[in-house]
Amino acid sequence: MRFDMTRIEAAAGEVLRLTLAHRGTGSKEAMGHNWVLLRAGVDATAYANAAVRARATEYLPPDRAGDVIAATRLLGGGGRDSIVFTVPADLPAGTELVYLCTFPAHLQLGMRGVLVVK
Ligand SMILES: [Cu+2]
Repeated sequence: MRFDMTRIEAAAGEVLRLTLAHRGTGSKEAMGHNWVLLRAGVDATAYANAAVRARATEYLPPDRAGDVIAATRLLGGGGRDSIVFTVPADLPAGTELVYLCTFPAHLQLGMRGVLVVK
């Protein structure tokens, strides 16, 4: 119940390509994983708590879309998804952006990391 990368360093304005690979075997419904990067200052626990109620939208609450910089699809075992996104250009060096899996309870179990602006 971990991302293999728990820290990513990138420059403000940098374009990143990220691939999430679900190396487990559980179904998307029972043991789904995603990767969701939150905007600076968004409380990850509060976001995850809202996400629990957003099963119909793969645990991405539509009313909090503005809190998200980038997100993969929700994956089941063996799945993978690649996304391309831009680190916001206006962030000062040292800013830490939290990323997490929004499947229920996975944040609390350790599925999180930080993207640090260098
Ligand atoms: Cu997960």
